[in-house]
Amino acid sequence: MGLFEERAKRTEWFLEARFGMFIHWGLYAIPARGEWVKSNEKITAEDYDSYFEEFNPVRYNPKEWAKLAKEAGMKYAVLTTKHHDGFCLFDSAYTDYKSTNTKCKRDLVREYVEAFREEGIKIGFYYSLLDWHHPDYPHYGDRQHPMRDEESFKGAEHNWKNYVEYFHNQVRELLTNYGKIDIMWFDFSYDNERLKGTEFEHMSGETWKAKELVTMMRELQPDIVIDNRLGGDARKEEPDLHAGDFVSPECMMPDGDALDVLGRSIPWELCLTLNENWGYVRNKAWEYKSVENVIHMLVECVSKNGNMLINVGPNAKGEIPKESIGILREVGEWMKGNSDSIYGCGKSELEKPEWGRYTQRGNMLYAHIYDRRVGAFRFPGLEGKVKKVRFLEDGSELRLVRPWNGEDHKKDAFVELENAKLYDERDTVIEIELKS
Ligand code: FHN
Repeated sequence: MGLFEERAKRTEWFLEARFGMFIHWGLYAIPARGEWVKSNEKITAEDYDSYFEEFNPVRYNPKEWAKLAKEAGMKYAVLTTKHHDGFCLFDSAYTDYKSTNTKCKRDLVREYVEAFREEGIKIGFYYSLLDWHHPDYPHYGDRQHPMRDEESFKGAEHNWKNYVEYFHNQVRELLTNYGKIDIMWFDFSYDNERLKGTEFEHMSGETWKAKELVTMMRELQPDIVIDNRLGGDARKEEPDLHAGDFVSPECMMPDGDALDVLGRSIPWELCLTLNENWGYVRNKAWEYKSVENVIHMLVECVSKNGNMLINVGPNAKGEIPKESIGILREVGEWMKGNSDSIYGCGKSELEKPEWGRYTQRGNMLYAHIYDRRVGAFRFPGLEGKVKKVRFLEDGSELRLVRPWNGEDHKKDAFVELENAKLYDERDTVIEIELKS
């Protein structure tokens, strides 16, 4: 079996799941100015580590997080085990810069794994390849290191081999000590303009020793699904070993399905924020996406064969912001009656309709109606192809009709929608069982 076929088998559950929770949490929740605060404000290690001394999420209860994810209809979750600041939310034997050495003395990752597994939610780990705490990660001249312009670091020696060994060891720990892990979400490869010609010019692929890393991971967790940010090319006829199992567009909706060089669909997942920030920020209530927007983004992804991973950024006390909770609970309400049009669905061969989107699973076609239009509701090109039609949410029958004013649309199928307004203005889903 080639890598393309192996990838397809490994990602079967992933394509069924479609919807996940991203969780960005760490020391940066205290400054509450986003997870890049150390880089953006060029904070020294000494100043940033005051947050390490202070960190004590007294209200951290991942059981509540897991219940929210379940209520929202999410089938998997991805937690930052280490973000770019290098702080580890797990009890690593390779560093003291970890949650078990803070006031809380807790292995936050272990509690997350246990709580989400308890709810039957697949477990994902985000792991930053960048590390702004580790002494052997390039500082001066790096594209985003907090000390990138600090003259005192100019010419500093970095034992890169030591850093690569460090992070490979941590990945081994994460895939050994916490049971079955379903997703590894690495972040991210990049180029260093100012370090052209040095070993740090291309922070990608073999600079990370990516092939060795993936080989080790597959030995430990053969079925684990990996993202594409180690730097390999997932679109080749025979994908690179380190290309991962899905491509990961971020905060930008792709025009369509992700295709490889042979035009074959490859798994993809859109990751996005709820409020324009990954890590916790305060007082940004007005920046939260509407429930309608979140539903439409999820439908859009599935209509193009994609997944959606939407983010929550818990605060320094360990709580998911109430705005996020409210939105995800309402999305969950919609999912309760309509998840058949999401889970295991993908793109339809039918042209995108003017009134909304189609998702499809086998001969079950789901019409996501955002715009009521006028009169009998028209499904272009479906005349003679429909076995039965139901409102998905309550399973009630809708009857096919040939309206007096449909003369110009003989190839189209019509159903009578009694009222002038949609049952659910955000997205009313009609289930169409096709004849074949
Ligand atoms: O730099 C990170 C960012 O903080 C966040 O983790 C996102 C989530 O995908 N990834 C990187 C930016 O692309």
